[in-house]
Amino acid sequence: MKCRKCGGRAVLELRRHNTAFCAGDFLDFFRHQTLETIRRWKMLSRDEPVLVAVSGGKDSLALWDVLLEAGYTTAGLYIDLGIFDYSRESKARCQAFAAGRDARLIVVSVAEEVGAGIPQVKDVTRRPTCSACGLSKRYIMNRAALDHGFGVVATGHNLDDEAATLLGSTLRWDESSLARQTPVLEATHPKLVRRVKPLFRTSERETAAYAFLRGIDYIVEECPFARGATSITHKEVLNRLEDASPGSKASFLTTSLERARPRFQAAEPVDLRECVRCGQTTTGEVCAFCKLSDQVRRAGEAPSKTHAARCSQTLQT
Ligand code: Q46
Ligand code: ZN
Repeated sequence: MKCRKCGGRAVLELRRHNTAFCAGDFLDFFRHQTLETIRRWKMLSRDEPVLVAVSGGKDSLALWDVLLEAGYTTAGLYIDLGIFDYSRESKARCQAFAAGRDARLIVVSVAEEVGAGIPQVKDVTRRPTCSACGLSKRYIMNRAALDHGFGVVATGHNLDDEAATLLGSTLRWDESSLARQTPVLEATHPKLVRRVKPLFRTSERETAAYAFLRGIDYIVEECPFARGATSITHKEVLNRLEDASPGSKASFLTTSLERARPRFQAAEPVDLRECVRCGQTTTGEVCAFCKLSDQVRRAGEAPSKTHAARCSQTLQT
């Protein structure tokens, strides 16, 4: 198999694009695809600092690498979920990545914010683990961006992640999820920052190849709570469709964004206000994160010093 660009030996075939690349030309292709997505979807401007949410996995570190190489002003945000060895090892990968590139890494711990790490939160709430974890990550991402003066957060969600989420929401006809899923979630309130997903057109296989060829040391193990998740089944089903018909995943996602999402969005107007406790956005009186922290506190875990301090500040002002 030959590289489509230079005729040298190809290391990766991309059936979806009906092409193959050698290592150097694949890296160029990957960077170009990411930067072109950023440009076409107006995700980032050159003079705007961007906070990159990094998990220690291949996708987020590959994204941070591309943005650094392209000259964007960035900082990494690592959210320590307190999930045993998985969190220790993924944090070490992020710290080594940042140190090797002289880049700034902000670390925020869920245990300090909520009063307990995700495994303990799972034990004291009735929420599924990934739901409590996802809620905490979204809250902390937004809060950290505001605290550190960033107007935009970039995440490493790839095509496989996004297509699997879309399939899950479609199977349940979850209208509010279908309305919310987009590569650019605009800041619709002064207390919200923009969230962008520059890798949403890039497959997991491509980000793994990029990270490998760039020598990025990422954590290969999945989070222990990912085992048995329905999103994995959805990914497997989509992989079978992709095998039979290359391009299916991308077409499922992009046609949904173009044709279906605007309709769901119009049907689901969201009225945001500030949480009376912490000042972050919510649709009710008290935000879901404050309620989660309350549940942890009631269950006898150590109260969150950081969050409690913020809440009392908000109440006094
Ligand atoms: S949501 Fe669930 Fe992930 Fe959180 S608990 Fe682990 S698997 S890390 S993307
Ligand atoms: Zn709140």
